[in-house]
Amino acid sequence: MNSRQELEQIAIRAAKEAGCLIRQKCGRAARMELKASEYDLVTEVDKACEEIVRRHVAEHCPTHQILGEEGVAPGAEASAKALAESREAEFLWIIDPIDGTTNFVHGLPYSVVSIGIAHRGEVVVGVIYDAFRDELFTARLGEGAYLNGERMTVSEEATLPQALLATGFPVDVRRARAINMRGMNALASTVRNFRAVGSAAMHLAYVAAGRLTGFWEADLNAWDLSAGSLLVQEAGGRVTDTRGTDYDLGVRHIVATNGRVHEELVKVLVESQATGYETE
Ligand code: 2AM
Ligand code: CA
Ligand code: CA
Ligand code: CA
Repeated sequence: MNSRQELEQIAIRAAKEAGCLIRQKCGRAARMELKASEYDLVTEVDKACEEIVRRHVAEHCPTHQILGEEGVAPGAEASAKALAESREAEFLWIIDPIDGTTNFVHGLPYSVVSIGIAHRGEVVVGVIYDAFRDELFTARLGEGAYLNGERMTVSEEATLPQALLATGFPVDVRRARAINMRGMNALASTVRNFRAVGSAAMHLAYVAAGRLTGFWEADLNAWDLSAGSLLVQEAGGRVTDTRGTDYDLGVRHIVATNGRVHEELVKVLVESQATGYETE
């Protein structure tokens, strides 16, 4: 039986090994394939990084289950099925081997490894590693969030005009991107500004670190969100779906903030029909 601290250490070693490969290969992936469309990319490095994490889990926690992005067929339906089959596991490792694959393919150094560990459906450990900046974001449930070992807290901004908000533009060009554009339109005249680095996990880590006030995006998966959601909560922030319901592993449309601007942001998304639920 491993303690949460031991599980966190295993996840950190795996994330660092995978991160090393990401840094070496950024912009140099020999083989790139399209998944479901021209916009949904995967490289041999995504697969190799997932294998690295799987090897660490198999070696140290052979009884634990794994939900890894590259082990699941493309599309929301396959993701939902894979999650339903594994979410009740005693221990479940939820792996995004490269979050920010499009950046990785283009040589833009904004990609992270994201590993969440859930105990009976509740995330208890979250690890996000950015190998380009050697920044390690970690959290254990109830024990705070840390950046390279230093305690992190969310930012202080109390209103949308003070808020620096991040969003993302998913691969579903017809539906999900339009939803995020509606949200941006509704917020554009109010917020301090927008940022979008192309990695949902990195946005969440940055909300936890107080670098961003908040983040929202529609149509994501458990592997994009599990580790980062714990980071934000343990740093004193709030994580819900885009309607304001508390985060759980099944949430696909996310809002994560410092807590202070949360209700205001959810209200704008609901009123502008930018929650992602409208088209379901
Ligand atoms: P990825 O790089 O691991 O694929 C960018 O807006 C975010 O969307 C990234 O975190 C990216 O993760 C994620 N993303 C990429 N393809 C997706 C898909 N087919 N469905 C949902 N989210 C996706
Ligand atoms: Ca992907
Ligand atoms: Ca991802
Ligand atoms: Ca990925």
